[in-house]
Amino acid sequence: MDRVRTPALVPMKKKPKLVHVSTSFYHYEVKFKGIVLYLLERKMGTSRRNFLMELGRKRGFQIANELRDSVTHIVAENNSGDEVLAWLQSAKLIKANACQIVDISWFTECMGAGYPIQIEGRHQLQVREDCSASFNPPVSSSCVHVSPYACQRRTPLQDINRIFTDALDILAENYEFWENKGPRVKFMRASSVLKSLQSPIASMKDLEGLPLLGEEIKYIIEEILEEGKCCRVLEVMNSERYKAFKVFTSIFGVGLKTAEKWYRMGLRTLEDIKNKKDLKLRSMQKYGLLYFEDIASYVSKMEAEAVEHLVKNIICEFVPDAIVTITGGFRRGKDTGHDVDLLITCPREGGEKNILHNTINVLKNQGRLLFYDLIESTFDDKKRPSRSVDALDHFQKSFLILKLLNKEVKTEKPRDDGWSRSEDIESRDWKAIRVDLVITPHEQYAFALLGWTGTPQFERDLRRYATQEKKMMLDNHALYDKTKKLFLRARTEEDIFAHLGLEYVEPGERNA
Ligand code: DCT
Ligand code: MG
Repeated sequence: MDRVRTPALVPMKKKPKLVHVSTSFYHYEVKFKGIVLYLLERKMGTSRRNFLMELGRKRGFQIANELRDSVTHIVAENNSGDEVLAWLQSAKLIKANACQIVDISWFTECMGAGYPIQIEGRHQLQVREDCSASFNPPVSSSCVHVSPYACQRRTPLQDINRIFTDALDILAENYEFWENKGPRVKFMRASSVLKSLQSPIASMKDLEGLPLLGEEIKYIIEEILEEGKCCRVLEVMNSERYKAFKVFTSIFGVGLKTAEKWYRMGLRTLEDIKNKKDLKLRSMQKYGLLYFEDIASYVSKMEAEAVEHLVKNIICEFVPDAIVTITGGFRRGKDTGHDVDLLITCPREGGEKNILHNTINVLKNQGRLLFYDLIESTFDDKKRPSRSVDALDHFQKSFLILKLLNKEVKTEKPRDDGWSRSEDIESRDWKAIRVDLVITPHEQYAFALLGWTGTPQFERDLRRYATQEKKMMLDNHALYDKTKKLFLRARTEEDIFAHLGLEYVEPGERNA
């Protein structure tokens, strides 16, 4: 049987206090991880260098006091490339030979832009052929290394390259509708890389050094750069199949198999589905259709918070120490979502056991439960580690449609999400909301939280990274080290990132 490593019981040594911090480096948040600048004092002067270093740090750049191995960019003023190189060699500092030598103009433009801009030819200090043999700047002109794994990138909510990523996402979705996995993954990964960029793509040169962008993807980006649109994407959007699948799969309970079946039956629109009286619908689909308009109008952050509050209040009545956490898109900072994902646990062993059934009963008695599907846990400790990928996870969970009263939602202004509601909805004092309740034992909570925060692309790459780079297996329940043949415990998401040797990525930066 697999061993479970117990946490060390030896008290941790106290960290020595930092007696004095000589630079302001520690006071500023580092925004651009992965790049470290070093400003050459030669011909720049001490006071100007100090001023520029302070300015750079204020802008979120890491600036080293000394030339150390971690330095990625050497910034020089009034020096030629050869002069810098000669100085580095005479000072025996050539060990830092994996970095770029750039002119101060690059640094000042970065300060103006507020982020590390692409290094152009004019920023690069020229080094004579005979000198350059001992100095190898990276092949790519891209100044920020972009990893092929989403879990090694920071992807904020705001996507400044949406014109490109929307196009790639539509093509990926279309491949999904054709159940064509290979190209779907290719387009999703490429889109995800672009979502992590901190500057807009203005020319094809900006793609240099970026991973996972093959010729086909580049062709699409080029067309959008030149024409402002891509014919292939427009064709897909106008295709009968894409339009029908888009509508069908947005119905709660309808997956690809059902959509395919309906499409083959000649059905194309929501009206077709509603009008086909002999169509066999599963209970979930029936209610998905009944409340389609409400569910399709998206859940606002206020509504999500109201649901969280409501569920918390119910649970705390019978399990006061239960922990209810909002996950999914809302945890990543989104303002709207298609549902509310709530993760529920209890720090007491077994304390979570009856929470779901009791909560469902209370909701039923309150007359709020428009629909629910309860799935018992299929987690089997003896069958671990499991390779099965057929289900998202094995937790006890319930998919609900809840009746949320308008008066329970804090609103600052009348709701306007661009969705015109039918008279029926306008006259009601409630809205149907899709809610997922997921119950986890406390020792699996960190894994469940990481898995349910998403995005799905971020999750896929975390698992891929664990398997390919670390010989580990990660799922929503555990992390298994195949080399050591043991499960690695984690109390927090930070622990999981640390086990994987990854820098921690905040939920707001997981919008891959
Ligand atoms: N998830 C996943 N893989 C999937 C589906 C979901 O890893 N195939 C995880 C990541 C997100 C989380 O579950 C919740 O799923 P959704 O609610 O579908 O995603 P979301 O990001 O919350 O999207 P939305 O904001 O539209 O609800
Ligand atoms: Mg969600």
